[in-house]
Amino acid sequence: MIRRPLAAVSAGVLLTALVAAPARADEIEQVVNGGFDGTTDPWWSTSGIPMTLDDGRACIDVPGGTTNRWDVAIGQNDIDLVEGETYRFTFDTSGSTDGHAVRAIVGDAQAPYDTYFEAAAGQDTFTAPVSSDHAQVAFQVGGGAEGWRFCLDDVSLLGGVPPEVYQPDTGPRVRVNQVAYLPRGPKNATLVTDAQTALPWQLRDERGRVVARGRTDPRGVDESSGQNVHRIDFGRYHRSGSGFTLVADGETSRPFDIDADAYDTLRTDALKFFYTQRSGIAIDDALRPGYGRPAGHVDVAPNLGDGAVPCQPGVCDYTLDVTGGWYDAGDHGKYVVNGGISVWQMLNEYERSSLRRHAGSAGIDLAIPESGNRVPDILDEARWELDFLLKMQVPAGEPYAGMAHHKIHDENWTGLPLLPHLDPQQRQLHPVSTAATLNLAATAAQAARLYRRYDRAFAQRALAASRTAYAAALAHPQMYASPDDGVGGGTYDDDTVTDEFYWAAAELYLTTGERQYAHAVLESPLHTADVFGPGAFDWKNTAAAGRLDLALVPSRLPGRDAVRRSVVRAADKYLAIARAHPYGVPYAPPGNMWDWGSNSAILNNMTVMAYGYDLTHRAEYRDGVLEGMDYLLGRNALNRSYVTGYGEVSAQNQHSRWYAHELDPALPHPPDGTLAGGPNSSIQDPYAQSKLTGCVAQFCYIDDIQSWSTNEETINWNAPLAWVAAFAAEQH
Ligand code: 9MR
Repeated sequence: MIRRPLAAVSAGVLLTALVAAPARADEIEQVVNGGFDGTTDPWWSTSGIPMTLDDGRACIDVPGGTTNRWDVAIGQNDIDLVEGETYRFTFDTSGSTDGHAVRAIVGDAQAPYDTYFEAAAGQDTFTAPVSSDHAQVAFQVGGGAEGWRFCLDDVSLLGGVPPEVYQPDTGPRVRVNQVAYLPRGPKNATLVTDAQTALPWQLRDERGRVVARGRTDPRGVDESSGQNVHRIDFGRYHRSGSGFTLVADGETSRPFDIDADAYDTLRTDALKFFYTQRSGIAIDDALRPGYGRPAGHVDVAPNLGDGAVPCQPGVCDYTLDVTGGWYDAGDHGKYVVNGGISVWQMLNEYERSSLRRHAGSAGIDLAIPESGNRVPDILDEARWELDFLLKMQVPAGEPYAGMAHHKIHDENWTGLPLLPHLDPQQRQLHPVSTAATLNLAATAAQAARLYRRYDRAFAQRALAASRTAYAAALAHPQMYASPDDGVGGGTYDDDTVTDEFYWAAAELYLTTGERQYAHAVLESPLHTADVFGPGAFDWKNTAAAGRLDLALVPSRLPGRDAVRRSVVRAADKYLAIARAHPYGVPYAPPGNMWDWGSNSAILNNMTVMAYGYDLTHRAEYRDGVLEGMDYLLGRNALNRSYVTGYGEVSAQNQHSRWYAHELDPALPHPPDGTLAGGPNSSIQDPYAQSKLTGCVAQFCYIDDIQSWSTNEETINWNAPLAWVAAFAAEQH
């Protein structure tokens, strides 16, 4: 195997965030007989598919017509791994490999068969996430229609190697919104430089003519990147056009537009994302060219399907039809709490737009099967998930009737790539939880008021389900999803549900006006607390969702003015953070520890600033939101847009089992408008650990499909992207 040379290490401010770890003492080979010298022992191959020695290589004839990669494999067991140790995995494949994918992994040889590392082009080093004496290396070659011959040689798993020094390619040091600025909006860029004093800058048009000039504003060292930076403010330039560049300190930025319609397509694409996340329905290639696929989890083999899903052993003795809904992320799981906050935000986008009586989100054509049915497309899309959420409620007559199951997903984690309809795993319902039940109560109440004019029967059914759920949660207020229930799907554990109670009560009150729910809102300790944390809200912290709706939706709630003032105060807080931030980001978590899905935290803080603008019409809030978009679209330490298809260099390898182009060129990248989770200081996945250990905040991101902790695509991240893009699209 030809190894990619290590990136040359150059001096300068860009590197201060990444420090090479010292080399370790001995490099030790873990694989026995990786060269297949005279024998294939102790290697194994899938039963019925014998391995033969051929010219010093181990070869198998791979049959056509198997389903999964792992249906045909060569491997070696009893490999030792030491947690925290770095390994280099190299090998040589040959035979008739052209056009056939080989999945080379290091993983657990026993159930649940966790994958610790999956080799991809040019990448061979990883840090073991666990210690194990029963790991394996395996080469999975099944899943193809045609038969072919696969040969393997020179397999090596070298332990004790120094972690690779990874240097991201961050391009020119002038960082801009690579998509577009609004003619009447703020226009800021960031220059990364060693210079301590102001430098001249020039704005050039498409033909290279200087159309504006000025001097930079030195901002010192930015904590979130470790870089010394200057701000460039070219907000006095108002003309539209494309192909502008900014030049400063001898560097020319990536090109960008100035365009009043800058956010029109993003507003739509960010919502179109949800159709291609749908479970239980074929994705129509005519509606999404290049993305058509069969329906997932509809009881057609090899799927075991979501039509009659049992519980985990001992949890219940019924089955539920939980078909439909959106896949949560790059996995095939469906989780009520994360579905809940995502639906809430889409419905909130719709409700804001309809209360303000501008066409906005209510009028967007999402090119979905329901388009043209006289219901706003955004409501049709949210309904796909709402119907699923309602199915997760325990039926009357069963134990815990009215509660909602926390989640439904595969019994074990599956590998990548794996299209939804090919997932062979048993699906299981997990225990009910108070948090899931209150998510159902909140969103079903919201649905009851928003769908009333389109589908009365559904609105009534939703309201009944919401009331039942709320009462069930009151009766079982402390049923928490376990932090240990994380095999085959995420845990989404949460042992504080006062916020979910507050949110659900707020939605039920706004829909019904009933005194009992007003009481619950007013009595909640959260009603007068500052509920706006480092990230305003997320699947685990939902009080702000309730507060924002109490501010938005007309009601007779006593003290509603104070509610609205509390939202403006929160907008002030995020605006102050953005102003203090050299990159203009409204996010400053404690200890500079950027959270999993930081991009969604940033967007949700922007949502609060947008509320500040709606409530006061003060332009500074609007400008804060737009500057936040600049960060997401390229004005950042990595000089990369986090939205697929937007900006000259954008995230495109988000962790997903079906947009796995990086692993199988026959599969697509995520569709345009897909947000990556973004920098995550805790880099929980082994791939990010192998590349980014020691990273500072903004640098804790890598656009690789294996980096599930920094680079996944997820419904609760695209929902805020859609919300904010819709707001930005109004600001011509
Ligand atoms: O977004 C979730 C993040 O807040 C949690 O810290 C993390 C670990 O529990 O899980 C994230 O959610 C993942 C979920 O568990 C499974 N589907 C993919 C989600 C995004 O990575």
